[in-house]
Amino acid sequence: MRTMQVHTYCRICEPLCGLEATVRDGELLQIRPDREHPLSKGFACPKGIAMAEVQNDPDRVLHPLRRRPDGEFERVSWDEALGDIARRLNAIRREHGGSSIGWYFGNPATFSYSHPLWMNSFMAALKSPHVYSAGSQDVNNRFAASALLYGAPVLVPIPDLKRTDLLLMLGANPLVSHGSLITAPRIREDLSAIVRRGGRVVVADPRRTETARAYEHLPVAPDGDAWLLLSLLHVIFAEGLEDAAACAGQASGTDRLRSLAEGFAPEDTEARSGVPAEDARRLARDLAGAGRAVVYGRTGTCLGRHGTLTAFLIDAVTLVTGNLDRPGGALFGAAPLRVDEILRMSGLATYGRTRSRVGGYPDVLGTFPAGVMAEEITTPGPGRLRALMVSAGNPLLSVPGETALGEAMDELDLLVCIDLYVSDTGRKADYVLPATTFLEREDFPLPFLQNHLTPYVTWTEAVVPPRGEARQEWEIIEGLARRMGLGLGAFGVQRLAHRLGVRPSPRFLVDALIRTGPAGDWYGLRRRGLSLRRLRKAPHGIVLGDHQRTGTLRRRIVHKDKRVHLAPPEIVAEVERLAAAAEPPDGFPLRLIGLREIRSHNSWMHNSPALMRGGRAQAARISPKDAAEYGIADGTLCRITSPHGSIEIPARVTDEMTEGTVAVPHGWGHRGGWRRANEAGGANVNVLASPDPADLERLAGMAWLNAVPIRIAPLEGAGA
Ligand SMILES: Nc1nc2c(c(=O)[nH]1)N[C@H]1C(S)=C(S)[C@@H](COP(=O)(O)OP(=O)(O)OC[C@H]3O[C@@H](n4cnc5c(=O)[nH]c(N)nc54)[C@H](O)[C@@H]3O)O[C@H]1N2
Ligand SMILES: Nc1nc2c(c(=O)[nH]1)N[C@H]1C(S)=C(S)[C@@H](COP(=O)(O)OP(=O)(O)OC[C@H]3O[C@@H](n4cnc5c(=O)[nH]c(N)nc54)[C@H](O)[C@@H]3O)O[C@H]1N2
Ligand code: SF4
Ligand SMILES: [Mo]
Repeated sequence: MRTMQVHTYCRICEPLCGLEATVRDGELLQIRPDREHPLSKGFACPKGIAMAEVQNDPDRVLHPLRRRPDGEFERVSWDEALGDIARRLNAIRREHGGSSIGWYFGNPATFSYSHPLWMNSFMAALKSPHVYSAGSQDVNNRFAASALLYGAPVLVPIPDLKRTDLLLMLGANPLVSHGSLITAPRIREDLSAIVRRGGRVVVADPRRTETARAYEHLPVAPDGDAWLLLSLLHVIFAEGLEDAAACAGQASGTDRLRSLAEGFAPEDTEARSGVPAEDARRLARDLAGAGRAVVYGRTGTCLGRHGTLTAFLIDAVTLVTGNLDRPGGALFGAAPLRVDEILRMSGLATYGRTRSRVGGYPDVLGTFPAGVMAEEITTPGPGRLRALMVSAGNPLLSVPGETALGEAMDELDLLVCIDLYVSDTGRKADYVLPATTFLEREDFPLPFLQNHLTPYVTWTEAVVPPRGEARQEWEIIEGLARRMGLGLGAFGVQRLAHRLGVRPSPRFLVDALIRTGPAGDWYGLRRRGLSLRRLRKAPHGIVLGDHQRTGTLRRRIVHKDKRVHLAPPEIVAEVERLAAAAEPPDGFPLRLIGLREIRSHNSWMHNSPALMRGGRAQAARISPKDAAEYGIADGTLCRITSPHGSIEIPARVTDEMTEGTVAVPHGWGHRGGWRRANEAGGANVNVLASPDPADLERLAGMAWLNAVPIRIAPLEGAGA
């Protein structure tokens, strides 16, 4: 028996913390934080440690499963599974065309370098527009905003936490989420260091979150951010506080933005933003007056009704105060591999190139909003969705409107899930195919390289061999494509690989991209340059510099005039729509928002004993005043009702909630093949969200999951 310590990095969330795995005879015994990782330096959260329990979970799917006529799953061989799926997909393709086959890839997919590339190639080979992802529940508005601002959807600035004096953070809770759209494994220290330097961290959130409690809390109304940000611009322009040189040097449309903001004086917006006018005025002056300031927003600003506008305004405030592409402001991260360039050259960096059949929504990075999937399945006509592949996703629990999507899925000719478990979505599938965990695959943090606060690159080999018959997604996709007679080389990054003359396995592909990238070794021409070989010799990764560079904006902008567009027509129209936004319907006096918990990860870590210790259960956070008004005590079982559905969960009365707002975590209410998760109870909060495609956000098709109108009442006979 040989016990080894193997170093790798975590791929559950964005800090990508260094991990040390103890492995004996190909079996994972334990995970610990990697003390030698130059960025995470011995930090890992409970989820990363608990990944060992996911790895060895007896409920994992380890062999291909096929649904029998009696509804139960039976084990089949890979050959049978892939052969039958390929045959059925080809039959659907012959009868209805490739555009009747769709793919939904979930959040963990983006943490694999190979999975999205092969998935995209597969869908391109089918010539199908039906590509969906967790992005429309997460971040697509941010990409749409960048497309409008910079002409480049994947050019997303990161806040320079290491050098800023004032951080305005909207709708993010990094002390729990560990940071998103920024890779900074010790983000708590980065934030505290701002205060220690004499700076400030202002957290705009309807809930006094863990992060808000640690710094300055600015309570805001759910979905009030666009109002607040327009008021900040209003004050900055009205008082002549803008950085005129920055506006003249970096932007076009400043005057138009100024006139757009004119109608949003803080006194007029305070009822919508939830921020008293005096506070908004002071904040605007502070942002303009700080030497180095930056505005950052995350999911709390993405899942309302004005997500693209809000993301746009976040960068607009940063630019107008002279902080875009400046130290201590917002930075455009570079990577040893030009990720934005590669995506652009592969034809993946698109926004609005095509429109969805249902709802007419623009594509974001080649994906349509998952909120139209149900109607894409049920709406007759050419291009109707008849077969759906789901990889690393659990859309039944993550997309608005479980009932509509669940019923639509029953109408599919074929549903295949590639997952670690029989998820709640997998329960409905014709096939569940076993995927490897991240510990069972080699990897490279391709989409996150540009988001590193400290420039960094790493590569990892698999830590353990796949359990059972689990396979990597790209291998599954290639096996399927081969059986379907589809060529995967005809597209995107793989085409690039062909041009470079390499065999397009993911590993060869990435090596070629690294070696020919800005930091590459050019196959020996540059002696100290990077290659996969060199990365493999650095098990804790390589730090490439102290800070991301500034002064790169002109080079990175794709707009022909090389300027940030501050008033594109889409945004002008959104501001008008905002001003005309209707009041919510009567009978739903409260607003529902989301909540992330330190020991949950979306819908998929509720089967880990360590994370579920202490009888954890889902609860609705409500303010003491609202609780008293509706006759609710701590622990009372309640019914929460929206115009679209209702759920029953216990209440937790807490003064961290602002009045009028109720917070419920998503990803609970399991009915899959994960026994402990099923037993944990709870409800799928997204049954309260609107399943109507018309209710998606216009510019990015973002799901409306925050600021959902609700009412709450104790269940009859329910005591405290
Ligand atoms: N109300 C509300 N809803 C939300 C949100 C919210 O804030 N509020 N947040 C949204 C956000 S930001 C996101 S990202 C989405 C997530 O939504 P999804 O991505 O649809 O779902 P997840 O819960 O992440 O489920 C991931 C699935 O992948 C499986 N899995 C894990 N690792 C792997 C792997 O390596 N390979 C494969 N093949 N499978 C794997 C898991 O078992 C699980 O079934 O949820 C969204 N939904
Ligand atoms: N422990 C843990 N970590 C995670 C995840 C997890 O499930 N668990 N999920 C991962 C994923 S997929 C993602 S995308 C990231 C997300 O990372 P974050 O966005 O930092 O995560 P959240 O905790 O959802 O923070 C959103 C905050 O927005 C607030 N909010 C809600 N509505 C509004 C609003 O209208 N305006 C404002 N200003 N605030 C609002 C909420 O109260 C909440 O505090 O986290 C990742 N990390
Ligand atoms: S914060 Fe936790 S889950 Fe996220 S990367 Fe680090 S160890 Fe993994
Ligand atoms: Mo996410």
